[in-house]
Amino acid sequence: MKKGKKPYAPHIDKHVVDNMNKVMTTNDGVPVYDNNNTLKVGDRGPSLQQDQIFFDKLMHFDRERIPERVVHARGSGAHGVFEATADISEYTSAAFLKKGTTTPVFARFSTVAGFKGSTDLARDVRGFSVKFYTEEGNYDFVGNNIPVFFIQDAMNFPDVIHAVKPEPNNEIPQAASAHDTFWDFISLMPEAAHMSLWVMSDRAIPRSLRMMEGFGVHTFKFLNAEGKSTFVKFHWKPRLGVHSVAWNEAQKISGFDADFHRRDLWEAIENGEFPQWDLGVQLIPEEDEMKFSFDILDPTKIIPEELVPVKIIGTMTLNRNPENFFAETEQAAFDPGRVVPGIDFSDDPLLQGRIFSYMDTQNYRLGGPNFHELPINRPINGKHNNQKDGFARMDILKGNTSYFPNSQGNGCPFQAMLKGETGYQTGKQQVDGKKVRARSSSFADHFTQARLFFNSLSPEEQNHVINAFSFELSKVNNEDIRKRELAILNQVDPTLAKAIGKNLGLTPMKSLDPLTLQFARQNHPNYPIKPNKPEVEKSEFLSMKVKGDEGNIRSRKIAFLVDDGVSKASVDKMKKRLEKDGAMAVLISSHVGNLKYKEGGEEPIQHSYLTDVSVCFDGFYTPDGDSVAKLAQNPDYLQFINEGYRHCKAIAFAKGAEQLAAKSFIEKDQGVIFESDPNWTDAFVNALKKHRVWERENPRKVPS
Ligand code: HDE
Repeated sequence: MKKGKKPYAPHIDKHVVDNMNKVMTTNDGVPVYDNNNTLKVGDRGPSLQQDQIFFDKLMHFDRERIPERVVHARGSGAHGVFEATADISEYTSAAFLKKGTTTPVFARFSTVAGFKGSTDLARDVRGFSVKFYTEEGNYDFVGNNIPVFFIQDAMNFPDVIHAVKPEPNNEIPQAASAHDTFWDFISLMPEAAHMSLWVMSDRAIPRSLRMMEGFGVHTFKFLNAEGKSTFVKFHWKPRLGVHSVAWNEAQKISGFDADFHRRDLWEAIENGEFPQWDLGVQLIPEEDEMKFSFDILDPTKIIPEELVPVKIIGTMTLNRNPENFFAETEQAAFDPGRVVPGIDFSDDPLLQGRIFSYMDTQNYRLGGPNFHELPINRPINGKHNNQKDGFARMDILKGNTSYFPNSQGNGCPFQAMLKGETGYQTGKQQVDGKKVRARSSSFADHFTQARLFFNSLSPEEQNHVINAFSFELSKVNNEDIRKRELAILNQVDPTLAKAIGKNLGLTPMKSLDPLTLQFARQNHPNYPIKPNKPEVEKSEFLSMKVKGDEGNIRSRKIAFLVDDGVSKASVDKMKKRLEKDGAMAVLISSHVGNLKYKEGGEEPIQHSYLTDVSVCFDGFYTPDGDSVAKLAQNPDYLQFINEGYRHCKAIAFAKGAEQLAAKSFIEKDQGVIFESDPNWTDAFVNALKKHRVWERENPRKVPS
């Protein structure tokens, strides 16, 4: 991959404004002579009301803020391209999915609960949105990094969000689910059990936005040229693998660098390390709709990849940062209702509700119905219809007709069918039934897949889930809520509930709390209903643990812990080896400015023990040199390597620095590499590829 800016989608590019070598003007283009002083009577006198230059500036400033997204307010975006790589014309007529087609995209990743300025490292679901600017109009993929959702019906959405957001009386806590109202709600909604396990797993604290999966969550439909539908689930698989930080790290990163994920995405793209995801689909013939032990319309369920394998159909590469955060990332309006010919909705009742909500929220958030005309939201193929006027209308419609049918405007814009074009069509579907407000009994099994998820995790990942539940429920003040949630978890897996109960000083109840039952019976009067036998009890696709030699270290940040007098040869040797595999060496010293090498010569560095912390790096290397004696006396250095060791990261020492390990808590294992080890630089790379040395966790020896 090459460095350098890639062109935008041309329809966006033409709106980019460059102020270079331009005179400053008012909003009307009048040159501004003095941008420092208001108009006054004498230089010490009162200001004048006729200062139109000042009013022009302040009027705009006073209106700079727009409402933030009600959920997913905190996010980061980037431009890129999608290339379709497989022939799936048998299933869909979507033009952008035709093999070999490339389509410009804009992607935005987000947390859900926190406000716009909240930390990136909150324990939370991550939004995963992609706007495809296709030749047949915009297609918005608006998914998450977790494949299931808390609730089954859109009616409950405002409630789950009100429960997780800061509590309404004191607006505490920010960007956190560890509080009473969230767990009050969850402990009354057994349907949230599966999702709550995902959110308490490490999936909810990604190492990088570039290292997480994306899921469409709902089952959608593909529609082929003959009008035949196939159910489809979408998956994005990151080329860098799926990785997370530890919860203890997440909390510290939130303090040291609340923009950790945003910075990581931005820097990777600036450095030409373009993140890539493969788009995969699970295809389910219409005839197989009822074939599974669960309902494919239920958004609290996955379709295990063992049952329906994921077929890769294309690749997304993000290759350009926005020029302007507000104009692009903030004004981007995603909407799962924006689909193109060849893609259709299923009857998932959560999805159906979303089709209304997003357009509605954009109308409010972006100040009216013309948000489609903002450069970031414009379709690449142009829009032509009779909708007109409204706040901030930008298009200037030609002619005197804005109605249909018309003869005066030559009948234009015409309906696709008039010219034999297909346009957007919905799949034909037989629908028959009584009008009811009800929940299908096929949605009533809330625990089987939660158990599947837990069973599929490695012992370390299971421990993290136990710790996360224990952390969150410890922050809950009301013991009834804790007991109710434990009773739900006991239905998922008694060992899980027991382990959490131990941390809470509680013994889990054997059956659901009467209040939980009462709520469940509002949807299913005979709850609990005997679940169907699941097809699989474990899925190898759910654990994030790196398998075999599939890991890679591209764009990983390795801290080189140095000080003046460090050996350049010792630095360069490891740097060269790491860079061969695409990792990045970051020199950290006792001061920023120029680092003095033992061999003579200097190098400018930007990181010091004062500004940087261990939790923001993936691995550690201490080179040889006169620096070693200084580091031995430096408590910040020791903190760096102790903390790195605690968080199970790979740590390497050059020969002369090996003695430093003895001054720390570090004990030799396969992730602690000495220069005296055989093939030590390769051994370090291999340890980094594993992401963590999980065995170190049990038992943990470092107090940091
Ligand atoms: Fe959203 N959601 N959501 N959601 N959602 C919004 O739209 C909503 C749901 C998701 O990067 C809002 O533009 C309802 C599931 C993402 O800009 C809002 C329901 C999934 C984003 C909204 C859901 C998502 C949003 C707020 C239940 C994963 C950020 C601002 C029926 C498949 C998009 C906005 C971006 C944003 C409503 C459930 C993903 C209010 C009513 C399930 C990634 O319209």
